[in-house]
Amino acid sequence: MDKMFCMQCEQTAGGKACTNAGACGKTPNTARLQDELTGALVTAARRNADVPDNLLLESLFATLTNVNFDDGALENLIKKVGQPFYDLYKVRDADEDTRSMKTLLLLGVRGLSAYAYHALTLHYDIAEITGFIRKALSAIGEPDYGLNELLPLVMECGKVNLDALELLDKANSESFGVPAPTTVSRGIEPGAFIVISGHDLNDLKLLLEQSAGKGVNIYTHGEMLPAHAYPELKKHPHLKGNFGTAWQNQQNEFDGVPAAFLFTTNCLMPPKPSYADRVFTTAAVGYPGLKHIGEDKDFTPVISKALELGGYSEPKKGGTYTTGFGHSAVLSLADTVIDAVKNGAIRRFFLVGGCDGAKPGRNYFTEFVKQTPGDTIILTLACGKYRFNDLDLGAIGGIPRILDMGQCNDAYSAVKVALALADAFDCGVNDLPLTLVLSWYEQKAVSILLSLLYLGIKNIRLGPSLPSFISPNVLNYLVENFGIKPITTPEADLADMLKK
Ligand code: SF4
Ligand code: SF3
Repeated sequence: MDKMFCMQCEQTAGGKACTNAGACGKTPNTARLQDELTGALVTAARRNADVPDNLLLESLFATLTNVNFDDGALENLIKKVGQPFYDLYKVRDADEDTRSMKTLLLLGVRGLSAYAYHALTLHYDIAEITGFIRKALSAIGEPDYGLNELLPLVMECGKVNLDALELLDKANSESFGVPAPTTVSRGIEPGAFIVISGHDLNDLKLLLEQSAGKGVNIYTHGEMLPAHAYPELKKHPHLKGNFGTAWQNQQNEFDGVPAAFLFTTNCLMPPKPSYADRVFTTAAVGYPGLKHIGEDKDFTPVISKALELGGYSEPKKGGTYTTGFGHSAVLSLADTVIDAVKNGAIRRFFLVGGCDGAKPGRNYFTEFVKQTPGDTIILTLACGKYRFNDLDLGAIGGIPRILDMGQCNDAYSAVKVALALADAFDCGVNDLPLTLVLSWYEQKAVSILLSLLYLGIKNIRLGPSLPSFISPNVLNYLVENFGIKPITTPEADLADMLKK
């Protein structure tokens, strides 16, 4: 018998499932506890048991890839949910297509929960979102449900996820100001510093406030890069710049660095012993042996560790990134953009976004962007942008050719811009000179893909490989109705896209 069964992310073993140990570092026992936690939530949903929204969202968030590896923390969540375990193997015994749809729904719900969790942290009303999550979990445990019942729920998951992205966009901009284009240093100044990773802007705000005047600088990492564009965050003079690149390089990039590291969400990799003493987790993130900052959000231990390590004595040089092209910034350029499209200065937009990962096939995204012609604009978001956001591709009429719209949740910005352009040109989104080239890794990307399908967006290219939980029949459905295609080579794909 398999020791574990997990197929939820793109790096799953052999492109099928992790059955002995997780390629992410997850142990069979952690995988079992995550199944039990999910199963307890399914039972709770089917019984209408009282599981508070914050517990529901934190529990689902803890099962995302690269979030929680701590068995004690998972056991604690299972205890708090307090419901018997609905055996997910019953889902695995179902026919291939039902299993595929239920998995798609569960993974979509996991991604959605992460976004709703951030909105809840900022005290926004997520009742409708959690209502849907309970309905979807209950459906996953429904033995008689087949494709006819599950397909509408999968589409509804896309809709509700879009609602969650919209709510989070509102929550972030009302709490931290409207993001504006910002140049971010990649150099490191001498002295003590903390590197903060993940997506939670509120954790960054609290850390900035608690560390002010203490002689510690703060640097963002990974998906935290777009934080520099928010006025209420960038006003802090000790928010200095960005450290490192995308998540999968952390074991090399953190090694030997005299700083403290704080993970607020995914993507955490098993830390090497050489730097594990300086890594901290908070919220749904956990790893055995790492210090966890609890609900009181007292970051004193992180600040003390950074001061103890002292940072570098000499400055480390680095280039810059530019971020902060959210929907407000891009739409403020709308007239210029529309004129440029009309007079042929802009031939096509590419949205090249999504998650990064370790596979060599992901070079596709770097090569693709490098090969895009000079009369095209690249919109990007999420951590996949580290594949190309250091490239200088110039500008068209003052508009930079690469526009970083933000974190994965800022897919909402891309949708808003696309809908506004469609409105301006009096056409549908699918008629715009716009192609989506998406890279996926974990479950947030699944929920965003469902939102794009809900919007009826067609001909999305997906890579570096297609999800292993999609059965041949479900894939056929996606191909026939939405024209989803796997990526091939940058040359062939670009030639095909530019024909249109
Ligand atoms: Fe494997 Fe991904 Fe599951 Fe980790 S999250 S065990 S890598 S499928
Ligand atoms: Fe990246 Fe993990 Fe998906 Fe928010 S941080 S996009 S992979």
